[in-house]
Amino acid sequence: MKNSLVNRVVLIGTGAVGCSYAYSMINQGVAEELVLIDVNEAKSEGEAMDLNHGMPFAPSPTKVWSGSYEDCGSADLVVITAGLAQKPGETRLELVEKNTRIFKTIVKNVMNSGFDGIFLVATNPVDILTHVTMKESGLPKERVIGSGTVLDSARLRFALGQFFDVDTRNVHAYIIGEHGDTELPVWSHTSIGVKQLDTVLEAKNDLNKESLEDIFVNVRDAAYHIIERKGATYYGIGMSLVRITKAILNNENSILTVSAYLNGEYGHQDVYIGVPAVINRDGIREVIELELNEKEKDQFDRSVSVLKETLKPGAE
Ligand code: 6V0
Repeated sequence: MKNSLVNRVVLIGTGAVGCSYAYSMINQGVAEELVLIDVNEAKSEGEAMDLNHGMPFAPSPTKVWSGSYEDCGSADLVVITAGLAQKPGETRLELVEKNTRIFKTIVKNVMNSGFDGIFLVATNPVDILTHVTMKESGLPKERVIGSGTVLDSARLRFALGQFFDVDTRNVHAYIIGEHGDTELPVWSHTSIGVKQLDTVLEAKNDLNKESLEDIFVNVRDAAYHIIERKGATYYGIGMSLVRITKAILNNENSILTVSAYLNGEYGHQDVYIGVPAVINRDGIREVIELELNEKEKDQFDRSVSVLKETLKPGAE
């Protein structure tokens, strides 16, 4: 991997998600260089100009420009948010064929530059496209990461924080599985501050397991609800991608529910899926195996089967 003091991130796809990411990156002063690439060059040029005009107000300088695939050669991280988004009512899995085709070209172009860093994928269906990226790039599985259920876990933490009237940053809750319809909450490993969820539930008589189920269903279907109202979702994912980026570039060893490649963990092989993993400068340091109860295990297995079924025609 490149060894340099200047962190370079290349963003491919300057649509709504990509620009939310870029905006959040410069506001948090995460990298020294941020290169924007889009098939629509005028768009990435305009976005670079606009973002640069905010630089006097940023916490630290970020050099932003509209570039080309050659710029990936010395990049530490390539973030892909390019491709088509869900239309109202469309599932993430229905996007697979179109976005797989787009990805094969993008990954080939990146690798032809001599890129030897880490890929972070957000385009949907994210678990499938992360797998495609790993296969097409030939990079080690640790260096190809999907945003997985980081956003979904954030949505759950926010909802539980609202419900219990506690700072969402003190809520520890994990959604695992496909970033999509078969994902699941791991209630058995949820805590509100220092207290396990079960203990909090006992103390709060008006909350029962059905209320929890309602909270989860709203989280799982959040993208549909937002898309119905404003056509797309982008701020939450933009900030989730920045969180993962910081874990990588700052070597944080953070535990995040990214889409990671399973090689025997959770009893599964050869699938990318949302699981808690330790993220640092090398990418995925390790996948954390949660002890799941029987119901959670069944749901997770089902999520794996759905992804494996989808991968068959898509990734070959
Ligand atoms: P958008 O606003 O249509 O932007 C997509 C961008 O990709 C456009 O600027 C296109 O020009 C560009 N593009 C298309 N093809 C190529 C190509 N071959 N090379 C370079 N650029 C290309 O979509 P939006 O930004 O809203 O969504 C992007 C993707 O993110 C979609 O697949 C969404 O489904 C996905 N999301 C993923 C989330 C997650 O949690 N992982 C959350 C929200 C959206």
